[in-house]
Amino acid sequence: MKSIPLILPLVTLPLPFAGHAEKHMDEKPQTPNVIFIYADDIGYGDLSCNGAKTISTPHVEQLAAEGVRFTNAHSAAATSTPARYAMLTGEYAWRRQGTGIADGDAGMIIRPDRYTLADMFHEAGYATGVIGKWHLGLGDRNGMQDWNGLISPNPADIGFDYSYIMAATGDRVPCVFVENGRVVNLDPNDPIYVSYQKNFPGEPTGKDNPELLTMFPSHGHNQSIVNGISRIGFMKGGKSALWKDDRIADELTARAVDFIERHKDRPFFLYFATQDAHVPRVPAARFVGKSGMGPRGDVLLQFDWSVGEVMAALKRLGLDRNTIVILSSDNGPVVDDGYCDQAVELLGDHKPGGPFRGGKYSSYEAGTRVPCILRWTGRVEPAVSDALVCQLDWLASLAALLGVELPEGVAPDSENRLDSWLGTDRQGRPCLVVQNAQNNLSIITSDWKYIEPGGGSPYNSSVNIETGNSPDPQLYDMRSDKGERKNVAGRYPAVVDELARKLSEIKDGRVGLPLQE
Ligand code: NG6
Ligand code: CA
Repeated sequence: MKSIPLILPLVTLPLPFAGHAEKHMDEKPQTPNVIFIYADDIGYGDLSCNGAKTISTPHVEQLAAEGVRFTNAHSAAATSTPARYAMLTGEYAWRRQGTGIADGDAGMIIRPDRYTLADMFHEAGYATGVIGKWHLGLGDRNGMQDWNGLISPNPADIGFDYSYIMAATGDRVPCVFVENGRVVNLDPNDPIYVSYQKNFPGEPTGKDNPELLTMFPSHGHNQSIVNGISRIGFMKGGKSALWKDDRIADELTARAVDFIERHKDRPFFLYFATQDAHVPRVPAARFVGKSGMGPRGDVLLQFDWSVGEVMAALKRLGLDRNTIVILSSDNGPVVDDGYCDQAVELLGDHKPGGPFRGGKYSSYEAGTRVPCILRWTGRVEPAVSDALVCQLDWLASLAALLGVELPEGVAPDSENRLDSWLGTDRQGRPCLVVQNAQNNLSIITSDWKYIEPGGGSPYNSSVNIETGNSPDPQLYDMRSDKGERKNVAGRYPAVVDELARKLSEIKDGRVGLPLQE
């Protein structure tokens, strides 16, 4: 795939497009804006561009029709915090303690001295912003944040000029937005207190006061009640600052559009991390009942709306062609993730994970094989690519695009796979390591998937997902068995040995150091 057909005239430049390309190598390096639209828990099969017939997501479909749609793109982990950690640092999260699903009062997991994707954009002269779900901790130490003052460190300390974030997740306290390290709309006479240890005296909880609930937990999620929904963790006060769940998408999307408008005259990088389709799923009134699948389907429509708003803003501002838009998700899908929101009852024939086995939390493909589209009109030809790609590589690949030389030793697992991202290479990585919720690792190549033996239950009954955990080695032939139905480890012991050896080399850091091409 890499070789250029001989019939091409010699003047053809090896740029990532055919036909109507405008830019040539001798022009000064470009500084396209870059926007990540990073969904939460949206599965491969949740979007109509990936074949879903049960739901229509037309704005994402258009993005896919205009860009490269990847069929074998992965997040680095099957849950949010490690996937985001890896994406922003270019380092596999399993190399570091404390990168599992973070509490809402976790201290900042990516420490200020770390080099991040945002730092890389800074170096290239970009304005940088993060809007939406953060889930990478804030402040210096767990539980020690001053929610009523400046929370420090915050995303500004790892390269983001602007941040407007939810500290953790929609289902974790504190249920407030934090703008540049300060809680938004906080009344100093009604300070906020947060604990993940114990409740504050006199405060109701979902466990003890179910009469106050408008949405009931199915498992967990029975602590402090905010807007009639009980959450994970305890909080008190800050009434004027509490978000309205049915306004989160509107609020975050408006902030994203505002960021784009404010930076229209200089290169910018925007990491727009939606809350959709994470629990609790509370769509804006205009989406309620529109999918026929209950709130989970409705927030998929809401996500699609957010994508449409961002694209409309780019067009309106004339930034449409000079902006790379990358859409993906932090991990695979889950149907019941802890609230009785009818997602299971109304699922019908919908397959959130598409043809893949497992789901969020899992070692099986649906855990990390996520929707992924890259659109760069004028530079990247629309295509469908089966290349094996990972979000971990955005850092090194975009650095290569922008001509940023990464400092020695940073982003150790991030590979420059720019050609794959721009659609000219259809092979992608030779191999990739992904982790499930129990930190059991798998190694994937274009042909095989090996899941290392590991502890933990094979099935998570709360969420009804096969975890992939097994005391036995598992090998799947990805050429003929994408659904990972038949474990062929017994049949191909040499392949098992080879992949186990490779995995242990990567674990030891003997390979996996920067592969700058
Ligand atoms: C789990 C939560 C789940 C979700 C997940 C994190 C329970 C019972 N389940 O522990 O609801 O919040 O953590 O999701 O508490 S993630 O997409 O942010 O990784
Ligand atoms: Ca997630």
